[in-house]
Amino acid sequence: MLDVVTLGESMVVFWPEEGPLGAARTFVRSVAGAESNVAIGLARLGYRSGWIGRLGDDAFGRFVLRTIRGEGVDVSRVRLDAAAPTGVMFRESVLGRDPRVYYYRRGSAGSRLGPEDVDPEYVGSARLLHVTGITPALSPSCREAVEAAVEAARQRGVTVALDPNLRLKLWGAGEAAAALRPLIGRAGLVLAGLEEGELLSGRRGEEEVAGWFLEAGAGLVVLKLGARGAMATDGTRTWRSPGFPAQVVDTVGAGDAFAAGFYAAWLAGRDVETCLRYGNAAGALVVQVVGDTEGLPYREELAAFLGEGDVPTR
Ligand code: KDG
Repeated sequence: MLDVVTLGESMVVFWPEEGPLGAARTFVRSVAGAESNVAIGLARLGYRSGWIGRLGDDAFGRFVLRTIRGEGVDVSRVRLDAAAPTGVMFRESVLGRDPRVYYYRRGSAGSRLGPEDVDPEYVGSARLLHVTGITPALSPSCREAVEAAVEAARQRGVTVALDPNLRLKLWGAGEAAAALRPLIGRAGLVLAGLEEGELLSGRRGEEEVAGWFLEAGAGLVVLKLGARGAMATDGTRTWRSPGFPAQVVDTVGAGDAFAAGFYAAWLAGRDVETCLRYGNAAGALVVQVVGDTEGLPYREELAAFLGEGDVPTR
């Protein structure tokens, strides 16, 4: 039994300890992958999450696998694929802006994920399926894997949640919008950034963008508004929750942290405003630490941040 299942590509990521990529002599090594970030975030918050993916049967694949497993995520459906390497990503800080990302992932093991990797019963054992727009952008077989997972979820009454996670280094906004539309129509929850929503829909502003997702068939649309927090609408009602002050050092992974926080409250049966507040809090905590997953809060930390519990400090 799982609470949340997700699928996608995870990679080994490196960033310079100091300075730009071209000058760096030493790097920090970690794990990246939007979907496994969410799975890790949920495991830290005390939920049972599972991640489906392929990694190369190489040193980096084994590193990524043991890291995700070590976080308490179920990796029983992850396959080490000897036919292709683990994807690699580099990040570089840019003063006052989002970090730059460089992918070395074309033809990777992760992009060879296919519908044969998706066990419908495994998907059906969860309460929520989390998919992102990154996976269908990787390859036709990845697109089929997402399709298989969404269908398995729908047939078994599992709620489908979609984060478009538009990555313009992988595909254009028009292509992404066309590919994601049928997924949006089957998603009970859509969690999108306002900016990516504007790019996908070609519209401007919260109401217009939310309207585009609703017209495509989404159940509840959640728009992440950065430092301003988040809003949600089902077309009839609207909810809002302000952002938390944060010392931002790294915005990558903020959306995944938001999703983990939001789902944690949603799985606990909390109201939409509380889900937004949990999402905002997890997002605010993660942006204060370098790395996608390093700052993801544990249950007690999130509760303390929200003033819903306390952690002894000394
Ligand atoms: O959301 C963070 C992800 O973008 C990062 O972990 C890398 O999965 C990744 C991707 O494909 O960009």
